[in-house]
Amino acid sequence: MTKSRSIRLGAALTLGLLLAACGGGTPTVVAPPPELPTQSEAQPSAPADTQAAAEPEDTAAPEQPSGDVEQLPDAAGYTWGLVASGFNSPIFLTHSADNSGRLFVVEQPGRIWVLPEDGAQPALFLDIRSRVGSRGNEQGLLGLAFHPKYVQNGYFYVNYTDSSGDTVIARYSSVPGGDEADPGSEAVLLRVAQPYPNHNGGHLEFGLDGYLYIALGDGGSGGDPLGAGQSLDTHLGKLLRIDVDGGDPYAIPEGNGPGLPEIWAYGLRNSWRFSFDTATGDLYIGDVGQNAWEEINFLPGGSAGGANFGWNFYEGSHPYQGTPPGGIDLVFPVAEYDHGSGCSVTGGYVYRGHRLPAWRGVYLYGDFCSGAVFGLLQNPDGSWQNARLFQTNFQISSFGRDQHGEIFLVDRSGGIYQLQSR
Ligand SMILES: [Ca+2]
Repeated sequence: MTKSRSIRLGAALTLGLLLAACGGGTPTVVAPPPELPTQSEAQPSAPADTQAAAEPEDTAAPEQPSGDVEQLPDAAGYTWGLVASGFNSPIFLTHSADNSGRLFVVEQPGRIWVLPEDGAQPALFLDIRSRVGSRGNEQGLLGLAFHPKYVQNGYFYVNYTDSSGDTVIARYSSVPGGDEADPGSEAVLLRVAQPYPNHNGGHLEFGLDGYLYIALGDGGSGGDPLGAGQSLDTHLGKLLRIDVDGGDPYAIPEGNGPGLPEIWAYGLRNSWRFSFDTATGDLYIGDVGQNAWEEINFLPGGSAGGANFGWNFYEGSHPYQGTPPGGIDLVFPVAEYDHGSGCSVTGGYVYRGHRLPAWRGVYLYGDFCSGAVFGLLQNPDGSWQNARLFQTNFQISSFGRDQHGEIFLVDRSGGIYQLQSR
């Protein structure tokens, strides 16, 4: 039996359906979010243009922003506090980069809810369930990214599988600051045919360079039967990078990798959540393994395009199939764990908030199957500390962050949680 993600998620889907059948369709805020700093608190350290302005690129040595911790924190002093509940298969959380303090929760079947900062009940921001195909466990509305200048242009971007199972990258818009987007505003940027229901990737996020990065899995089945990971003739198994401001519907940035023009990095199996450290531009990718090894990949901020993360020559740092051609440079994971600790990695974020100084600079990630949450921290000499910090009962479908860098956890069975002091 293949241990692809779709099989593993079977139980999760069943539970999700049960919950949906039992309860109301409208999520609720459980705790008003005192955890969310007010705008006035946050402004000095998190101006609206942080993402665009922060980063001097090309830093060769690992950069440690002042205030970064040197050791992973003692997790006994912290917990994941419930913020909101009742969502139907929530799969992502993000913010709108407009200093509104709002959070946006993505439901896999195709809805996005907005949580106001004042703790009021969630409101429906967008419903595209009629366009989204979510029959397969890895299909659905999978990713959401607000334009860094959303406050001016009202643009946001989604990554979903359509009713045929193919990937659609599309732009939508709302009145900036509005709590309701226009479902008729869709402008499709890219369609990618999907040969199998699983391994659709699904994340998308703007880098500090202002370009939109898009994750696509290897197309599915098991073991990468089409050789997509190492093929430069397909968007599958890739991290793509496009310039949504430079063309119609987009332009190709200079410095992308080899092969199809959108390819920025390759050799990925099914990257399930990647993120950029907002202080350094460092890239972290959680790449789901085949049968044995779950991995976290890393590229320092300012890295050139063209990185090859090894799949399917390697699963994690372990040979999987075939022999790489001589002279090929592979980027191996900075952390991995075997299936004694879980079975499907969920990449997360580097903590850049202000409420929990002991976490500054720590990358949090987790496992969907086991509920484990791990911390990862780079030492000044470039080596890494990596440890399991929390054992939860959550189906960790994603992490999320607010505009101030506070970290949230999305439980696919319906709840949103925030990393808090006990
Ligand atoms: Ca790899």
